[in-house]
Amino acid sequence: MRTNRQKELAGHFYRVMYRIRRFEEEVFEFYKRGLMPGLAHLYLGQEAVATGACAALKASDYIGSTHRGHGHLIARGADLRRMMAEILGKAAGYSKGKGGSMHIMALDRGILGANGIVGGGIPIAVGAAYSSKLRKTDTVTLSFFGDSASNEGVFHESVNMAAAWDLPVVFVIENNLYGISVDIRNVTREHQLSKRALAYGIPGSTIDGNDVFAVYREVGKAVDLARKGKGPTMLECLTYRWQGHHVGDPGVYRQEGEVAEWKARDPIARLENEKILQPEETSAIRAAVDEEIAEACAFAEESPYAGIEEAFTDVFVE
Ligand SMILES: Cc1ncc(C[n+]2csc(CCOP(=O)(O)OP(=O)(O)O)c2C)c(N)n1
Ligand SMILES: [Mg+2]
Repeated sequence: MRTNRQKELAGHFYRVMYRIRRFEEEVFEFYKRGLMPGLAHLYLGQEAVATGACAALKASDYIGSTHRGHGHLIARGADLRRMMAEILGKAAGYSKGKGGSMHIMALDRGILGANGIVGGGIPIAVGAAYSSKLRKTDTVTLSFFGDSASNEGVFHESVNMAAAWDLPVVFVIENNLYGISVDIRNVTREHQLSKRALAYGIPGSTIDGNDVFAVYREVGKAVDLARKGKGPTMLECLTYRWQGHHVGDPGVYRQEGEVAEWKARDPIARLENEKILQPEETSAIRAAVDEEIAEACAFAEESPYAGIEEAFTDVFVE
């Protein structure tokens, strides 16, 4: 028997994962049409991680993101119109088009920002958690980062500090097996990255990052511990990016078989196969999301760029 709660969650997960999928497909289209300045790192294939993880948070919590941040923001409920406008460099964007894909942020949703510096979001998340502890709020910060970021020195320093001070932060490693063209298994001897938690005396585990319910459950437990003052947890979510590193990368360093194998583990199809939702329910969700995305794209495309005077605002804080 399916409980009502399970059904409600499945509907939410399906909507958010499909929203991320469609948003990213449209970002790719904008890039191909030459309407997007710079590059974007797509979250296609990884939708279950952001969706399950953010569903375990309260509205007052924070998230730290990466260069592959669109999915994190969408899962956190950021405005699709303002996001797409930001990615196209338009004035209606979250940062008036000055941040673009890689510096997209929404402080009103507790989103501390995407980050072009690999691993750069980790100490920012730890800082936010430290602030929660000092201010004695019950706020938790969730820090998303990739497998390769966990080979950066700042990862180790940040996790150590958070562990030593029992800070309310959850470290979510999105292990999609690659850092640009480098297979993480070629540059680490221990391939189970969550084992690094042991070195810092915090709990760590590896989960199927394409199983949205599993991500939700495990992140939920870690968030509870953090909220109770029991310190950080490290969760490694095994997943895969379907596209190249960014929209301009054909990803030729990967075997075709590997990509196909992971596409067969599509997190959205997987949720459909669990049959918690009826086919008419999933198609109604898809139709509603398709409309939202079309609106966001039209809004962004029709929006004006900021005037030249904007180049001199928001540069310094007085
Ligand atoms: C400090 C730093 N080193 C190197 C780079 C170049 N770079 C950009 S993304 C990336 C790989 C990141 O891989 P991972 O952390 O696994 O995240 P993923 O791209 O797989 O989501 C690298 C090396 C950078 N932006 N910042
Ligand atoms: Mg990676």
